[in-house]
Amino acid sequence: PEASYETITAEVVESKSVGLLMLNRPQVLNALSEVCMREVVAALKGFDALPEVGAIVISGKGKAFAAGVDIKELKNKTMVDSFVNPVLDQWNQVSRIRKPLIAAVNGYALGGGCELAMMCDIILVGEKAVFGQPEIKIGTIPGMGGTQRLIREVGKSRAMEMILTGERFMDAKEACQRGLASRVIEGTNEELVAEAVAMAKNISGMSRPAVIMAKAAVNAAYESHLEEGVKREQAFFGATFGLEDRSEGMAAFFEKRKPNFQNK
Ligand code: CO8
Repeated sequence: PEASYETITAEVVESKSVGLLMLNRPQVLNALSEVCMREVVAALKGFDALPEVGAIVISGKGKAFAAGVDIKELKNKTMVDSFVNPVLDQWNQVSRIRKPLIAAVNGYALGGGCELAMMCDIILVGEKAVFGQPEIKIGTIPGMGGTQRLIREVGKSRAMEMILTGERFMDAKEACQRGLASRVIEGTNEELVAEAVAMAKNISGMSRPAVIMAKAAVNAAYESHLEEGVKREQAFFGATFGLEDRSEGMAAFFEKRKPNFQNK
């Protein structure tokens, strides 16, 4: 994952426990090009495969998280491409990463940028965060899950308003009130990323299999209906009792000490 990339930076930090991915095309507000998509997916898969890494932070350099898919490239696409050569489909792979993804958003998260943030498991925002789905204004619609995910995050009326008008962007405060983001971190971009990294480090200290099961169980609710989700949760819950980490965690609680998880 630490290979040299053209459109992102990817490094392992905090004694290798956290993967940190920064979108790095600030001159075009981190517009998501095809190269960028391939690099993001490759870096995330690399982090997912590294045993030391327990959680991943995604953020953007400069004043945007990402102002959407790169319209320069999108402009030349045809309908035929979208069926025969759907390269942009690779973005879906972001939601298949097993380790927790934390988006640190300060500035524009528009179109594909908003959708990328919503593919993450936790969104932390800086005071300047702005979410929007302006695709309709350029004659298209969200194509990376926006129509499906935004409605779950902010409700139908507000999602429709954003998607059908392409306007009425959502600021940091509203994003938190509606549950799209979990909290606002005041201060600079660096402070926001530092907070996200601290959270990732904390998660990385937990039992790795328990974290992966917890994420998969929560996603069962997010991706399927209640009954199936509850069944999946029960199966995973039962499975944690096969972990030494579970015995250790519960023993440590009664011995009033920090648990020493083996699988992290
Ligand atoms: N793509 C390419 N370049 C961009 C993009 C973009 N999405 N956004 C900004 N840029 C470039 C600008 O062209 C400009 O370049 P230059 O300096 O060479 O003129 C530079 O970034 C700075 O931008 P602005 O000067 O416009 O900065 P402002 O602060 O004035 O405005 C805005 C910021 C409001 C964010 C404005 O840049 C904007 O409206 N950007 C486009 C937002 C947008 O429409 N996003 C949606 C894109 S479509 C999309 O994401 C489709 C997803 C579905 C994909 C399907 C996959 C399967």
